[in-house]
Amino acid sequence: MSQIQIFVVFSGIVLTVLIAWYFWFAPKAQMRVAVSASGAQEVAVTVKGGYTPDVIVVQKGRPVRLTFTRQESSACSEKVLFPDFNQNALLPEGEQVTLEFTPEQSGEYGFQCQMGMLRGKLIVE
Ligand SMILES: [Cu+2]
Repeated sequence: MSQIQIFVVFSGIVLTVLIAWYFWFAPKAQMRVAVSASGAQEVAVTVKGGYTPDVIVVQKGRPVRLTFTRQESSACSEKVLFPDFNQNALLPEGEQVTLEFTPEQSGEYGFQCQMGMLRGKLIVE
């Protein structure tokens, strides 16, 4: 192989690895929630083509107060579900909807829209 061929093959491999890393391992927008004066962990989540932030880190044993604001009319995101906490809520467009519960055990708990197309994660430490 000539040097140029080696270079092209090598660049291709590097590029493939980078793309794979980006899709599977790149860190997502993670948010560590501070405990407010009331003792609750308050987070504002924007719903627009997904959840922002979509990875929320909280502490166990303290109430978590999630306020969702849906900024789109797509039917997909009209409901948010936390199956592990038996919580769900309808999210009318433009309105703030608050869900409150207290995670008692650490772990990773998913939340999602009705059909599971939009997903987020609640990490309890
Ligand atoms: Cu959906």
